[in-house]
Amino acid sequence: MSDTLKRAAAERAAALVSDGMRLGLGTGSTAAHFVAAIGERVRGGLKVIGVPTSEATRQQAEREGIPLTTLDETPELDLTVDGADELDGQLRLIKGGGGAHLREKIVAAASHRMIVIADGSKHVETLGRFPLPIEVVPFGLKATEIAIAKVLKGSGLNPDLRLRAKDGNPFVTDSGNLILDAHLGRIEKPDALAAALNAVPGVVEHGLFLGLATGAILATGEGLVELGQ
Ligand code: ABF
Repeated sequence: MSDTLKRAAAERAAALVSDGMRLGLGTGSTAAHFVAAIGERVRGGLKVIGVPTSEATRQQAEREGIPLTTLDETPELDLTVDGADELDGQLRLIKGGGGAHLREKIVAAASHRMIVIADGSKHVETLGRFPLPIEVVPFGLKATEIAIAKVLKGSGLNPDLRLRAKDGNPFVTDSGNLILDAHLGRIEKPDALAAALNAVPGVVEHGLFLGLATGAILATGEGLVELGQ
């Protein structure tokens, strides 16, 4: 998706922000446009505070001059705006392609509203074409991998340990964990899969966001399409 379209979706979301709002600031290239748009409005006098969903977003928000807080100080947020890797017609999401889904989910769950901003091509009939990220603690990795493979039995290949493109070493999340990417193709029953993964010891969080997004702004070649609110 062109940067212009990403920016258009981000700016539409930024227009929903008003004085006094407590914001969750998403991660990724689309969310970065939102952070930039909020930064511009803050420099113009908008009064908001934000909780970043990653160290990368924290650094960007600081550069933009957006006042930041934490969920410890501000445990309830008004609005989170974040990107996604896939979303379906029920606003169920796969997130975590950028490896930030643990903090993204905690922040989204603490928010009254969560608006997804994304490329229209991320809107799918059935979730699962995008590999599902599963964040796991490093301790007992092999045993956790086997337990996850049992959960996924019949639904796809064993998950891959995510490696960093630059040096081939394991990708480590902001919380010091590892990520397994599960190539599922189709996730017919997201709720059942989410519950089964949540029950595996060693799984910290997976990238299925169910019942969290309240709306979406999708950027397409024909313009912006809005779902939910
Ligand atoms: C975050 O950034 C992630 O959960 C998702 O993986 C990714 C989307 O990035 P982009 O906006 O760059 O496509 O929102």
